[in-house]
Amino acid sequence: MNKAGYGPIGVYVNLGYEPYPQNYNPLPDSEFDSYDPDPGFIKNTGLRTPLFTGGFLSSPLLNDGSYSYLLDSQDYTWLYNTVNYMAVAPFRPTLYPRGITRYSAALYAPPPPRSIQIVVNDKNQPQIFAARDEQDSPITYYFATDKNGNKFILGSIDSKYADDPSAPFAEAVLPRGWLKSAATFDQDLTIYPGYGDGNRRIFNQFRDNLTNNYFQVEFAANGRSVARGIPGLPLAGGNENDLIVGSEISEKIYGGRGDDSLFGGRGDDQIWGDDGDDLLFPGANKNSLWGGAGRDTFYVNTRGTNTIYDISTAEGDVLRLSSSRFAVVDTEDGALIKGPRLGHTLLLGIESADLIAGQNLIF
Ligand SMILES: [Ca+2]
Ligand SMILES: [Ca+2]
Ligand SMILES: [Ca+2]
Repeated sequence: MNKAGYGPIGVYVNLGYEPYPQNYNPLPDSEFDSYDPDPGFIKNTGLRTPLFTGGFLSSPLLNDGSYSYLLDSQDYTWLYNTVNYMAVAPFRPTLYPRGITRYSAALYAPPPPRSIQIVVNDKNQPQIFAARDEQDSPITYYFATDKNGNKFILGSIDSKYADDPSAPFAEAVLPRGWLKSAATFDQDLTIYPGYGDGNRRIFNQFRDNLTNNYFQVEFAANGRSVARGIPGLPLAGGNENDLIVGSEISEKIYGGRGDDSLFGGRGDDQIWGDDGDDLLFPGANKNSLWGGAGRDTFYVNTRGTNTIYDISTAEGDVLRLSSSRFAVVDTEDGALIKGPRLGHTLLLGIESADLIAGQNLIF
């Protein structure tokens, strides 16, 4: 982590899956309270009860069925199960000692009333919320929705409330403008992380205290992600068709599956369309673009500097220029398109001869 307490936080759990690693030796639950983690690690709460079921299909960024484990100095093995970025929002520094940032605040204490701890979590774990309990009675689930329409389901709670999730939900003091609701399901609900390139599997989550943990189930129609405006937190869509509207800061934008429309706005943005036929709209600064699989369209209509890493004429990717005043220059790295109103766009691995006006180059 950097000085501000910002950085990826890896999470390890005392679980394992076949094939088990050599000398597999998870910490027994009974030893958790007295366990002293190695330097650089802190104990997460062991008091969270999930309201869903579902195993981990891989460790972060690995193929399904591939897991990595850590061996600690006491010879316990730990499954690497998630990696996340966290921040408290809204962040009010006056509530914290000097030097605590919105990032370190997420590790310092539970979020104060009217703030939440936003967690952008890479976790390969489909989660099943059962419609009915063992007595065949419908189970009530609890939801929080922000003012843009990002909707989250309460997915875990303090174990002491395991019989009544309505109690910790009622106690949650959410940011202004958020709404609470409750519902039952006709059939089980399975939620999936946003599937992206490189085995990326992103859940947008938040907590309103140490143990209430919510997972995003619906995405804002206006494109405003819950992490919008927080430097260093990616804006991640789901597996449906998403609109994601970046802000003036530099950010990573992940479309996930589906046909997504992704706007970078200002700042130096990295935009991944991922699977699906995506529309990528970089802003006026320095941008890095990946369409991913599918027939993607890259819109160049500003004076920005863009690098497109995976434009593929074979996939039917298209570059749309808003001005017909441009030149295409072949460079060592690929075709460079430049124009007075278009800035510079480098198409890595492509030659100018590959670009056919009216087909994959439209202006
Ligand atoms: Ca999507
Ligand atoms: Ca931006
Ligand atoms: Ca795509």
